[in-house]
Amino acid sequence: MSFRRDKITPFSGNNSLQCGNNVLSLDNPLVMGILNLTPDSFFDGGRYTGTDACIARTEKMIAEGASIIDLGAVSTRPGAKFITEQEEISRLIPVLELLAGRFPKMVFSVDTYRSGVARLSAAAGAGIINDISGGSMDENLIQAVTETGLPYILMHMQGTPVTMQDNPGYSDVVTEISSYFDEKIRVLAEAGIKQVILDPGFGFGKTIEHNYSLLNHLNIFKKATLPLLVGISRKSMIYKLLNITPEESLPATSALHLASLLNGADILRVHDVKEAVEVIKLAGMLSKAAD
Ligand code: YH5
Repeated sequence: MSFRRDKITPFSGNNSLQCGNNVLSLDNPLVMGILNLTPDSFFDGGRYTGTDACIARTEKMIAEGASIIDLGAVSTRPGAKFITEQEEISRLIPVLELLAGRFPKMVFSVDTYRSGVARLSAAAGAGIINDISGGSMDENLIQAVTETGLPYILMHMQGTPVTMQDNPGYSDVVTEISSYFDEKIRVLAEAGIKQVILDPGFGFGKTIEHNYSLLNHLNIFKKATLPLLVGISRKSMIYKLLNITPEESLPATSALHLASLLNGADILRVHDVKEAVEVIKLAGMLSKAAD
């Protein structure tokens, strides 16, 4: 096992993101807490659809140290029920408006690939657009993000959510995704989007082996000071490998979060904020001891 510790630069960044009215410092790794508004999500599905439950869950994640809350109303699981743009909007926008009004200092990201949803989200107080499709599912998404002026999470996905796990294939997964980022960063810059967060898209058109290659070579994606996001919390790359359930996957998620941080992750997208904050503290102490 080799964690390229010589090249690790966590906690050394000096950059920040302007997320609407709020600024996010990236001097230390941040936690993005997941708030699922989908009735069929794999882990906490259907538990946070009520307004009061959304407020309570958000309050808890903030108290535990989350810097970003990621709201998603569309399930990207293969086999998940298709929902229309109108359904996505009616599930998402009222909750976002409520939460952004109630927690004005908090940054809310919106997990959407639709331009209409991105525009309405920005107007409702979103601070980041989180697009799992890299702009491939809606030709107007990039233009919409440009107009919002918000930071954009560029995630790599092979295929579409419906077909992506059928037979994922790469000649070299790390090289291909690295080239994908280079090209997209150029396109985004041309469109006027300079605040870009890179995300290799764990589980999105990848085998277990692909996912672990990406995690081991995460450092290669540290491009031109752009922040790196890792979303591995309770995913199948953990629970299928260990032959356990998503519910049993928190300890192993923490183990891989440490690996992610040692390899340069700046933002962890997680279900369990408290435990992710603990791992960040441990990684920070380790990195200080290396100075
Ligand atoms: C991500 O990685 N993932 S939604 C399947 C699971 C567990 C969790 C079968 N949105 C990402 O969380 N946005 C999602 O077990 C994301 N990066 C970014 N930027 C899928 C998810 C999950 C799926």
